[in-house]
Amino acid sequence: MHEDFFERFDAILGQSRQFALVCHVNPDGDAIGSMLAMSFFLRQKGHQVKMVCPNAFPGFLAWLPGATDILVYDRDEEQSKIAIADAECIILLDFNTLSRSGVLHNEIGKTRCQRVMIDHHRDPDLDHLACYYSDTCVSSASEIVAEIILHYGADRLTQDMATALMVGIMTDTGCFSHSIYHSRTFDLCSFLMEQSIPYPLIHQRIYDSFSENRLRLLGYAINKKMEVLQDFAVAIISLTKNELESFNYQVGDTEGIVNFPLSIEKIKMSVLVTERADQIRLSFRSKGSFSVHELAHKHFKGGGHTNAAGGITTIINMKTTIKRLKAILGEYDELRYDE
Ligand SMILES: [Mn+2]
Repeated sequence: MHEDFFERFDAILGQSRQFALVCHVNPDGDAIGSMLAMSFFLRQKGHQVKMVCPNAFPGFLAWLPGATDILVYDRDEEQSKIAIADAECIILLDFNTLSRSGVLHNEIGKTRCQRVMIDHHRDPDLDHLACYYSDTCVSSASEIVAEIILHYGADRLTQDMATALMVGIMTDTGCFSHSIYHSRTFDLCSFLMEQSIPYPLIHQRIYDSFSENRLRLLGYAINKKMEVLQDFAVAIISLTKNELESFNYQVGDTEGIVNFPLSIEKIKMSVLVTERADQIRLSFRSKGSFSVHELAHKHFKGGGHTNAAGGITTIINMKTTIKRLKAILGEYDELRYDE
């Protein structure tokens, strides 16, 4: 499958000069990291590259080399539209279906150029693509971009690419705690380290960059808002718009909160429910074999991976959403708690 990808991707690199790289809504470290590394690679090969995000990315990624080049559709609609309309090839990074690109969906839909998907989510929509590298058994889209760059020669890997890719792999694995399926992930990290990237500094910039408000929000979420269910190995944290605002919420501030309940021994699934402007967002994490992808896909118009997934509901009511979530748990015997 991947030989086929390289054959087609080679042909695209031969024909197209102007690329647009796009990612999913609420971009994370992997979306931004994979996009930046791919942009460096394409520019190194002499191509023109524009990067477009549907909405803002977290501030803890802003220091990444090249991050200021990324167009944010929310902030710069005109330039974002031009970047997509003018592209001779669009590369979709870290998402599996056009609807995940939010407001970019329409703009991409209007284009007639070739599209390439580089992704690691389940159930990708492949019909509209010229070629794809879709693999659910890797840690991240960044891992795939690392494979692609190395395919063209280890000497192509630069320090900026390695930094971006390390951030992508690090953040999508919860700092190497999950979504690691093979030793290859560490082999690739070793290649990245060979570019003399400052690993402790990268870690510090990603994980030790909280505002005081963000840490207090985390403390509040765990201490006051975490509900550990009696009959299920499940914990739920909910945060309303008002609560988020009272901690002066900034994009990215709820990132990682959902992971903490999993550190309780008995917990197999953790859910963070947050109230946003026009929807309620659910973030799922699990330990072991329970697939939060299936649950999010079936009930919350979402999905992702076995141990990490997201979803939404347009029931604009926190209480109703949580009631519904609890009712759904009854379907899953694996989540029952029996001592
Ligand atoms: Mn990812």
